[in-house]
Amino acid sequence: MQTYPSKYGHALEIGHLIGGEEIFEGSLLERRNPADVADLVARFPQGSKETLRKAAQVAQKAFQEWSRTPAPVRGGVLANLAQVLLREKSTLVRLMVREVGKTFKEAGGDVQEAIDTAIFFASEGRRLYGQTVPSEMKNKELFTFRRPLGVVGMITAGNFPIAVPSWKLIPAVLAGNTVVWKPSEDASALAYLFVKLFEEAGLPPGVINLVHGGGKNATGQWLVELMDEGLLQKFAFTGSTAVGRWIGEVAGRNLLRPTLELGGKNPLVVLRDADLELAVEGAWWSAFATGGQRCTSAGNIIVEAPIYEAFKKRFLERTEATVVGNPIEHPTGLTYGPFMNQRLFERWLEHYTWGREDGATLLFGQGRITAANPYPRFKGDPEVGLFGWPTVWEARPGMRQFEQEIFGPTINLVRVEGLDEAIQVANAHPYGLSSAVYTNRRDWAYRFKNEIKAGMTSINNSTVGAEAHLPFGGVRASGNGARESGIWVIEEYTYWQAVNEEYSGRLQLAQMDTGYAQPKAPTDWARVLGDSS
Ligand code: UN1
Repeated sequence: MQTYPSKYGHALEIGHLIGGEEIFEGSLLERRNPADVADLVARFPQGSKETLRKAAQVAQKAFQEWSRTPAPVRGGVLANLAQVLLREKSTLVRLMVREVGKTFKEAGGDVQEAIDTAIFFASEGRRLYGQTVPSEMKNKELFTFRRPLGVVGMITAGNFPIAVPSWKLIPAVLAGNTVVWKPSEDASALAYLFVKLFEEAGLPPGVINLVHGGGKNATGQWLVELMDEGLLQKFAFTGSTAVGRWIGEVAGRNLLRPTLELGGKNPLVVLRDADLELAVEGAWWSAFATGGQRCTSAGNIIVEAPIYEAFKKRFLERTEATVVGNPIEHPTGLTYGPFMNQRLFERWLEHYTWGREDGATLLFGQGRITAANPYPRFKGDPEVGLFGWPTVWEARPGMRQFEQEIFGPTINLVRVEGLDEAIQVANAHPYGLSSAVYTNRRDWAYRFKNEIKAGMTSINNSTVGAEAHLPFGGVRASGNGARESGIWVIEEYTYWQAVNEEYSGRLQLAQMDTGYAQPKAPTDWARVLGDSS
């Protein structure tokens, strides 16, 4: 690594990390602070297919030793990692604010989620339980063991640049796998630092290998294609549904079960008896936390008619109080910062056209924040990054902005008549990641919880902010049913080996030599009891 002075700290020139060595292969890409383009954050090479192959071979070799390392010892590395991450938390947070434009508070949450995950899985090394199972034969025992899969290919998004990779890397290595990781090109410096901190924690070289680069027609795509060369035994991906479908196809033809955490269009329902202030606060945070750039961000706020106007008024007041700006210069008080990248900004800008064409009503917001289009509660220079007005619409099912994930600061209010319509509208989109309902009626919450199609449901809480030890994931277009976090993710990084051991010294045939009791001739109990009816 080399460092150069930059506007808000050093610019890092970083390589791939393969087998504990830093390798510069490929033309250099750069990452600038999305809140201020004058701040160069990192330069990194774009990995080629050859670089990736080398990384996969190194990972394959490291697997021999790492998979044989006792699980409690592997867990010990994660206990160290939790300490190292805690020690470096403020450094990681500041780099995250510079590299992806999160607020300090949210960056702190992101790093904390990785610390929590490391703590959880450190002790999992002392469990990683299998079972003892009774045999149908005498003198025979049955067992199950969890075994690691091998080399895992990983691609992660930039919006949770430490937390989401930690959900994959930590359980994968705890279970004894090794990894080739291609992080988002929006977060290469954080990925580099994260891998370095794993090394400091005592992870042997080659267990996690980092290869930088872009996605489409680039490093990410080529990593997926390594499945066709038999170099990967598992793939884990967080990103768009379109890319996830393709990864699923490649994995499928190689008989691999991928982990696919994809998009969302998460509904938040407010029923007529809800605590209005609580619902407004939760809806506002679900819409605008991280500038809407979370897969758990709310997509539609569905409000029952009797409270619709009151909710709308309070929600618009809350939205007007949203503070947007350059987070590195304004460490407190901001709701959100810039768009992470140009692509997300353009998609968000396009939805204004969708809204106009599809007949939605714009209640608040007017596109990009610039000097000529100032937003009253903006802090910083809006010209040096891509910043968006918090945007609120009235929309209906069937409109593009109702159905499609936008990943920016925008939200739809949707008016419904009653609980039945609320649930129907809440399901009227292709996704199924997160969901929320605000009500104090337990029977209404019960119905919502049962009838909503989503992997995650909040009752009287926002759609975002899942805790690090509950299963995270979705149904329908939000994923393939794989779950991350907590004990559930272990299924994704292990296979079950069933073992039987025979002590009889004979070949006992299951099913055929089993000493099942034979039923006797039946007694006519009704006749014995004199029951003639
Ligand atoms: C994501 O946006 O990919 O539940 C993950 C949440 C965070 C994680 C979001 N803990 O909102």
